[in-house]
Amino acid sequence: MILIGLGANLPGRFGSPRAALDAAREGLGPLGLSAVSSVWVSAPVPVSGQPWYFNQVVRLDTDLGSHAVLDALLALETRLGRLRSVPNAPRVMDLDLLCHGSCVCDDPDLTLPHPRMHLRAFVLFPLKEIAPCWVHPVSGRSVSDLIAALEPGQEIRRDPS
Ligand code: PH2
Ligand code: MG
Ligand code: MG
Repeated sequence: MILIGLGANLPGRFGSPRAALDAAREGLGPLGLSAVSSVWVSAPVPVSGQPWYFNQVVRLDTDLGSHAVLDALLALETRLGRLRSVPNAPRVMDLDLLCHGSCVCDDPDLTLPHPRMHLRAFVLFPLKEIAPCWVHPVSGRSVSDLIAALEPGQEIRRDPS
């Protein structure tokens, strides 16, 4: 199972961050988009004065390998207007390859599974909606177990709109 985390907290060429999520899902269609979580709004992690994020997790069904998926995500980020500055800077679109089946990878350009996904409510809550049986490929912990173990205080809710 290939899971992608989407995150946006700045307006861009598609309008609001929520509109950018719509554009990103459209761009992911040719990559075999096969499941889509709700949109969640979440406070920035780490806590800062940045705008809140709009987050979503989607599933791809494709035969592409992990590096090919990564390249496609980076190209789509650029098409959506992503500019890179410092880590954790606000962004018009972030597309993170969270996991590629049970693939474990520690290349300079790609770590799988994503090294912080198990610590982030804005990844795990939407992930659980579309992949409730998912198990972390390294720790073997279920998504429900990881949610139960989250540090308290990460503010997140389903986007009502
Ligand atoms: N992405 C980050 C850093 N912090 N916080 C929230 N709430 N949502 C994100 O998508 C996010 C973040 C780095 O990619
Ligand atoms: Mg990210
Ligand atoms: Mg990223």
